Amino acid sequence: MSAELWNSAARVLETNWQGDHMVPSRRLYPHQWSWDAAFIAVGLAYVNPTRAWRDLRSLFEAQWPDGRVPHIVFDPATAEADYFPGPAFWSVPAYASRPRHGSTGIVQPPLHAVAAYEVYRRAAAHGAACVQQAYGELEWLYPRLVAQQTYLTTRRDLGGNGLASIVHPWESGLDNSPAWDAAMANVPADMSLLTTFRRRDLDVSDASHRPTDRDYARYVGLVLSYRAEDYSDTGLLQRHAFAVECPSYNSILGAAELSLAQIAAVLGLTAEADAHRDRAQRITQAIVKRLWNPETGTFHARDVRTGTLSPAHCVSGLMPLMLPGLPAEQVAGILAEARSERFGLPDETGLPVPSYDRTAPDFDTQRYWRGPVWINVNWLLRRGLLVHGRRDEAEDLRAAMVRLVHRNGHFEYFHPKNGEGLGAPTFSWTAALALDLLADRSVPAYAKAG
Ligand code: 9WN
Repeated sequence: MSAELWNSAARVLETNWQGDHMVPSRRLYPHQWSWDAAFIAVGLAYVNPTRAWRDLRSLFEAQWPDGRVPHIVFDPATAEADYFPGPAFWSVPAYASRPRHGSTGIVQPPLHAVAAYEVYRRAAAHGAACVQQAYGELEWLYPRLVAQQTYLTTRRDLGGNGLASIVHPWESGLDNSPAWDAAMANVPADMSLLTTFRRRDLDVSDASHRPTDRDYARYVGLVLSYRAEDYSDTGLLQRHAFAVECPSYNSILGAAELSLAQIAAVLGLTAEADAHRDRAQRITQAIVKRLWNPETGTFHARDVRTGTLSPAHCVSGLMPLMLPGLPAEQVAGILAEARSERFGLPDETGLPVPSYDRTAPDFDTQRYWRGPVWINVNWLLRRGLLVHGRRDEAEDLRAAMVRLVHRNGHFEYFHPKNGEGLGAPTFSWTAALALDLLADRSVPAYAKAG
């Protein structure tokens, strides 16, 4: 089974390579996406490390002068009509040496330091020249990764609590998650906006698998609001209808500091390594303080505008497990939630965990982040289980992911009851992470470094 899965995954990454970057899927997502590039690099590191570095470089070449790494880098060779909202809709001005309309103005989870360290770690298997290349790439990336963290922890700390806020659901990468339902209810849904554009996603995928038109009216309205001031973050909380602290986003922010500590150590920057570890610990503490609900025993998204925690139990609430400094009470809470009938680790269902609480009345087996199983968040959860020494459960989850993808293909997401593939069929991060799941059973290095 593993040779067949390995070869099919490598073929997906071959097919989706576009000269200097990887597309998530040729038909549905014909540009470069930010957090996809991180997951993809982890897998590309096994089959083509040069492309893994090239992909990360292409993304960071589009970094804004303020440090933000855009959620999409647009491919100038792709027509405006091939993805909505496209470059003209975002209307990003020229910056640094980039032409206008080169990217979006929002961000995605900053997983790139974690990915860069993983690509570096794997270089040794490819020989001395590859290690040297990896060192050079880390040197180039390091200050850019630091600038990304600085942007998120300063300009985007809208609540002033030491956490980054997302200002659009797309920034979470978990677009239509029920975690945003309460906050999104306060965002005007101007349905007349739907007459001014056409949803390209519905041309190439099933409407019942995608966010609704009402979701899209709000998504577009939020882009227009941020775009109105050229994506400035100054005074954003006062003039923008959506600002949320997400447990998954901020856990990745914290994990990135730990990977930056490792990268700094490789580069001989010892004092900086210590500072990164301190920052990771502060982010971990802020996540516990702001996003833990002792009554539900798990983590939830906080609406910064109203100060309230979302009542929804979503897979994002399990993500703080990836932080080694998480206190024992919260580790126990996440493990209980992951094992419960809400999420059911594989010994209950044989499947990886769903994106949303299986017991919720609005659990939706088809619609995107409102129920289906996604490989990337399960890959992060497995890291968390390894970080906290839960090797058996980590192995069961790994086996469940490998089985699912082998049986059903490299789909974007999967039906949470029967495992049927949904969304885009040859999806890059599913393929990339399948390679990693076949190849690597080690504990993330930062867990051991403390
Ligand atoms: C909007 C590319 C991206 C992923 C996100 C996923 C989906 C886009 C969309 O696809 O979002 O960014 O058009 O629905 O939700 O996680 O990065 O794969």
